[in-house]
Amino acid sequence: MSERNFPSKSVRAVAGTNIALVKYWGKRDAALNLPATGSLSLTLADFGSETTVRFASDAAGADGRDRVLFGGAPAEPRFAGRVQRFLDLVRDLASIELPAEVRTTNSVPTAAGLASSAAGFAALALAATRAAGLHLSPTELSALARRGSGSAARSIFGGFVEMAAGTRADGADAVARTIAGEDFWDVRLCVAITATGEKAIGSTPAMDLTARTSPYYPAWLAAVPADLDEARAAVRGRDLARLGAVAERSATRMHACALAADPSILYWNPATLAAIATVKELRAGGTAAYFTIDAGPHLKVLCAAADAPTVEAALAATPGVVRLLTLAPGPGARIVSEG
Ligand code: 2P0
Repeated sequence: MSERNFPSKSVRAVAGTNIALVKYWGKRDAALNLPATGSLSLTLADFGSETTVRFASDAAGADGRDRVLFGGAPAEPRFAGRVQRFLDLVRDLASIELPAEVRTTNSVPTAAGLASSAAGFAALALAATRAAGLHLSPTELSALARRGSGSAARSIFGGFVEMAAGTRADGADAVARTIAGEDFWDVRLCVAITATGEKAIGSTPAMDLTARTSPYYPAWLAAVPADLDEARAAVRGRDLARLGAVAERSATRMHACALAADPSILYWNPATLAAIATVKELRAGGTAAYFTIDAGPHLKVLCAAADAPTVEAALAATPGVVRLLTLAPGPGARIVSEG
């Protein structure tokens, strides 16, 4: 298509973040961002990213490149570079060369182990492809979003989502799918934020260091398929104790594996341990609550919706917990306006 005739339009998309219950930690191909194992997650309502994209000859910034705004201000160069490289993939797919303007706002605390990149790249994949005139299927969008961030492939879909490691070299089968929709099971994730500020080491370099230096990495990889089978069956049976047990073991094994890297990767702080103790006390007292921990110090506690107030109160009373959020299952990435 001649770019003079390109029908420039502004497309806004939203996506919720997701929390993995069976973790992704390690890649089989860094260039295509292919995960070494599958993972299983819950996409969340309300906390996510909203991204607006427009491709047009006047969209570039003063440097001639894509203009990337984050929260209304120019994005820091590392983030802008990641977005620009992702837009290059979309331009290749659409056979266009136009620059883009991207406006992103996040309702997830950025880079604090709450998977803001998952929601961000899922919303960007949807908004950018549609603005470029493409109509990709959710599966195709998932493969594309994965190039931005592995966990973003899961946020294309709502509810309980399983991401496949895939076996193909081109990554076309390293995609996610919903295994149970957002209305299937009324659970909550209570997030206990135990620190402010950015995490010590980002997921991508931490995974790479773990894969290269942790003697436990092969054992970690070997354990994931059985955890996926168990978690999938637990979701389908709405069996919270079963899902909670596999979620805790997946998270603690991921962290044990990272802890054994050289140099060691430690994401936890004293409040992380205190919050783990709180979850165990809740269970001892008869409340079904189970934790998971991502690449950061915060605890995400899975429970039935009816138990969320009890879980919140116990976490709020835990020393070092600075803020609480309670998140419900939510839908996949979607367009909110176009034109
Ligand atoms: C997960 N995490 O399954 C795991 C558990 C963090 C801990 O997916 O390198 O930011 O961009 O593909 O998606 C975070 O990793 O990593 C993540 P890249 P991403 O949620």
